[in-house]
Amino acid sequence: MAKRALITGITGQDGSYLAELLLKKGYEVHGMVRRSSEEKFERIAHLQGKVQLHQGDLLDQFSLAALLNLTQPDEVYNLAAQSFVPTSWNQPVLTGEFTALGVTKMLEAIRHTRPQVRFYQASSSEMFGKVLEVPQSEDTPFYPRSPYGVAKAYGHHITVNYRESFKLFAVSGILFNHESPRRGLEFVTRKVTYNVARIKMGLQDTLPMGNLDAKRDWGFAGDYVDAMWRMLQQETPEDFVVATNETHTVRELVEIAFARVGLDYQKHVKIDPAFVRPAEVDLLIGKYDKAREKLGWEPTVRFKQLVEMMVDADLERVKAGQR
Ligand code: NAP
Ligand code: F7E
Repeated sequence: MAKRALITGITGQDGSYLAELLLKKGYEVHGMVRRSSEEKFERIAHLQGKVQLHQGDLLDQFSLAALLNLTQPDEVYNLAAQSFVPTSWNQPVLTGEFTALGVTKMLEAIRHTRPQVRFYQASSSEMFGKVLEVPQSEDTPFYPRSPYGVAKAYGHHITVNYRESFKLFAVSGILFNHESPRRGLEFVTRKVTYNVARIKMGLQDTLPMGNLDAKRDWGFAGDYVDAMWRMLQQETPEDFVVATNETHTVRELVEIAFARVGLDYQKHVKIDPAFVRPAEVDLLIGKYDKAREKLGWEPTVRFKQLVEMMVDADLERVKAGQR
């Protein structure tokens, strides 16, 4: 019989890639979606009829338990969250409700309705924040720098705690930044590649940016969802860092993106304090040796290739009059 998976956050960047991967592997895929006045499921439009969507919300404990009873999953991937760091300063309580307590709600629902489930929690390199070690591994202590990072650290620890307290098969993937042409427009990679495409097409001239000196370890989302799946196929539940072990500045990102369309970023990028954060995460670089050794996982897309892939995709979209 086909394995069944339930994905929260299926309408997000990672949810769409994970749903594709699991369908290819022959899974029956169920996704939890929030009701809104207008359905915006662009990222999974091509999967219509292949995935089964159900209404639910991380804020509503009973909707989670009901969904587990209805779909009887073997694996649950908890990807839903308020995931944009700047919003977490404007809506810190909501971020805590979704991104921190939402994890406990899901774990409680699993414990009471389907304890045999294998559970994946989407932890984040933002938990390392003001880093206490370079590069960061599974053993590096956390020092989060935003309400989002703090909420993710809670989600991480409660997942470990439920594994140790109730013997659930619950794992956390500590994923570093991962991007794709499906990335939300407000995140820095997509903001840059989309605006570069618009500037190239003569639709605007300037790109307002925040801190160009921040360094990130950027990988490709398609690779990272594969690591999520591998974590749930292990004999014993353990946590893993997933990264590329390369770090680059936002300035390098901007430089490569503009160069891809034959432009000089210095003529178009303007620093706007509105995009500078109250507290910054200056340097992230992940050590993924454990994932390589135990999961047999390696990133397949490197930084320059990733940025150029995103610029090319955005050029096509802008030429076609799409977002
Ligand atoms: P994303 O594109 O922002 O998607 C977030 C998803 O969560 C969307 O499907 C959203 O639904 C859903 N959601 C938000 N609040 C919800 C709620 N209260 N109830 C139900 N669903 C809710 O994020 P992503 O980049 O795919 O990331 C997936 C997960 O990995 C997130 O937990 C993120 O924090 C974490 N993460 C991401 C990265 C990264 O670099 N991408 C790195 C580490 C960890 P709507 O479509 O209705 O808004
Ligand atoms: O910022 C700098 C900004 O918003 C990256 C989320 O997926 O990854 C993501 O969090 C860097 C920061 O991602 C702009 O200050 C400069 O240093 O793309 P971002 P993030 O905050 O690293 C982690 C792993 C997650 O878990 C999160 O969910 O870029 N930056 N200028 C800018 N950032 C933005 N957004 N916009 C700018 O104009």
